[in-house]
Amino acid sequence: MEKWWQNAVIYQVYPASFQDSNNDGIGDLKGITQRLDYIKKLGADVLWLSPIYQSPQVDNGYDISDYRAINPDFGNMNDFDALLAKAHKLGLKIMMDLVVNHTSNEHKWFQESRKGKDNPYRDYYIWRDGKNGGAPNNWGSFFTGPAWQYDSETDQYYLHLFAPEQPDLNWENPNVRHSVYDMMNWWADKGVDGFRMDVINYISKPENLPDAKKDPNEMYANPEPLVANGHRVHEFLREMNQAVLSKRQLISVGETPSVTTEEAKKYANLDNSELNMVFQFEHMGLDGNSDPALGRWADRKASLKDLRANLTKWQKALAGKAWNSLYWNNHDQPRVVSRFGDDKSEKNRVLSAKMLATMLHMQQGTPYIYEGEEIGMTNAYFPNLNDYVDIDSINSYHQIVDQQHLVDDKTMMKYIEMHSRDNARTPMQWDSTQNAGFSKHQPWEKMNPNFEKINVQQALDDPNSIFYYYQKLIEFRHTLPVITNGTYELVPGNEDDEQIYAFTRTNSDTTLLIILNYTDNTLSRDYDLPSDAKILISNYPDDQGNTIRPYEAKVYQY
Ligand code: ISL
Ligand code: CA
Repeated sequence: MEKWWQNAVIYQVYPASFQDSNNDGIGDLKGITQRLDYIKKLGADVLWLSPIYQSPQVDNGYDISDYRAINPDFGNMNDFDALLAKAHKLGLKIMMDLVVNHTSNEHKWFQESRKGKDNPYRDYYIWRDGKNGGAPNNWGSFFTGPAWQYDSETDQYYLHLFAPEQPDLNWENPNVRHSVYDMMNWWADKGVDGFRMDVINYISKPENLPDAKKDPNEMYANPEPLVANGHRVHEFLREMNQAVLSKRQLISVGETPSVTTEEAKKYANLDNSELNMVFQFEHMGLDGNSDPALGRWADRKASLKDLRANLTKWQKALAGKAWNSLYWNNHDQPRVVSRFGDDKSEKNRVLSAKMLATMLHMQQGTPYIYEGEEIGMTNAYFPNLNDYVDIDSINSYHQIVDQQHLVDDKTMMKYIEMHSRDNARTPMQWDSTQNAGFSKHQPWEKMNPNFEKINVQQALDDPNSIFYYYQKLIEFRHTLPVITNGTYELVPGNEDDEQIYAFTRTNSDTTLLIILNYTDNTLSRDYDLPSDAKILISNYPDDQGNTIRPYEAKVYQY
């Protein structure tokens, strides 16, 4: 009954920042191939590659101009084939990033589409006449500014939910859909093992594209409530499932912002009619700003009560029905140890990184580890806007500070230090040599200055490192079925505890009791433990029973 991907662990690689093999400052495919043994040593089963396709890199590869070609900065198709072959030899699967809500404006479909209203590719994108001398509706782009770009060539506007260089594909057009399925089959024929689908729940837009609700502080309306989980999305995904996924043994993950548990049960139903699992964002929104115009730009830590309530809701709602991804980090999120943990001292960095790893890896779902998470890489805390590369951080600064004057420079820089996507994109820290062993050339994105202390070499040399702790958690997922199939319950009375998170996982022969201290205080709690309970894993060398030390994590098995 269980599927292989239900007890698999996925490791995400951001190609530009993993390993540079030719010293041009940009990570590449050969570099990844060189480091596959490291991923294997950690114990992961699947490697998720962020986009490696040909792209003008306006949004770091999430703007694709040719789905069947490799970005020359990353190498060529031979390099890709070599990566795939070596991965398979090691028993690692490769999951590709599939970005098909939009293409790059340099894609040949869009180049054709622009040319005229009767071009055969016109309907590959979403073109509309303007309204009252302006855009067709009031939607804003997720990267600031309007979601419509005027094109004088044909005197119409095209829709772009992200950058103007990322026009949205028109999924109403069956030719678009079948072009995408053909492309997916082409990669599957090459031997890739599956797809992570970028904002896949945005592909069905509402009929007539109505205005969205606008908060008074916002320059444009947030289209998300209208474009997420649109009326035809499940129909499209079932069609894709029939055309591609069901014919092969492919892993499929839907990146689905703004998805409810009810919707998730459709996307990721265990009947396999659409996708294997959702990758949802609710727990990533718990530390956002109370002002919707500021969105995630804020500087507060999520409370344990909110975090636990959210994780618990998803554990309960999907159990036995659908499947979720478990993650703290990806290429869009700040580093978890800086966000939900404590990177102020070396001791607390290590303790809290292990505590958070325990919280995640003891839940039901498929865990993801984002490069560097397994050594406790932290946010970069770059103080100047010039140090940031991400289009989203830079645009947001200008909109919020210069145009809207919602907060001052100092406050916004603090928010950016905490939430910029660049925090995830600083190069991987391999050792303490120049540029952390990532490259001999100045990297495309600045190094996190703490690489001399925090790096892979150091972690591999220390038997108590975060790396080896992750290695153990992964091994438990592979060897202890209760982690995959056990029921989840909060320990009675834990619901309102503001400092300790305690839950159990239980199947017919095993119970795990997980106790986690979210704070740096020493606390005391009583738990009923059977006499045969033994510690499975902990981030302290000994067990002090009811005394629970700063950021302590312990798992009892009985
Ligand atoms: O990162 C975010 C905030 O700026 C998210 O809202 C993000 O845009 C959203 O999760 C969708 O992300 C995905 O699609 C984007 C791309 O920029 C992200 O890197 C990708 O993960 C557009 O393709
Ligand atoms: Ca390179």
